[in-house]
Amino acid sequence: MAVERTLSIIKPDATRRNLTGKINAKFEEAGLRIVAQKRLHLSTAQAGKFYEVHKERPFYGELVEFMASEPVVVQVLEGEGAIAKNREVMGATNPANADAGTIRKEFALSVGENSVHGSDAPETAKEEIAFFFSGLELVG
Ligand code: DAT
Ligand code: MG
Repeated sequence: MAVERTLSIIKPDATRRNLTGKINAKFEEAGLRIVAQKRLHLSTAQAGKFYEVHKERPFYGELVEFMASEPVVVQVLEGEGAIAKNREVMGATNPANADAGTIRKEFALSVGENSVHGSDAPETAKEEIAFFFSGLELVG
């Protein structure tokens, strides 16, 4: 399998509870390397643009407000099959359905406040990395 990069976000419910290090340990234990990382407080306009794909969904307003409520940590994870591997480590969207040992099972508060975002495919990974990081911030 090819080495890939994926975009991860540690969401406000997790940064607020000081869980960044514990979540990063999960990534590293799974063989994912954190190759770029920064802390940001998104505006509602920025959060709305990032989640534009969901704008017709009933939870869109709540999702955007939550993502802009407090700082997030955005990061690029790298590894063999990183996109799918990150989704595995994250667990299901709804923590009630997440497997034991996953980030969402251990840390998420609800389907909305579910601690992490991860890109879902190569094309979205590329777009989402470019949304947050410039070429200068991405070392080879
Ligand atoms: P994922 O984050 O697992 O890729 P998604 O892309 O379907 O899930 O949805 C994006 C986010 O929107 C998700 O992490 C939390 C929120 N969300 C999804 N379904 C929801 C629902 N039924 N109620 C409230 N928030 C929801
Ligand atoms: Mg998604």
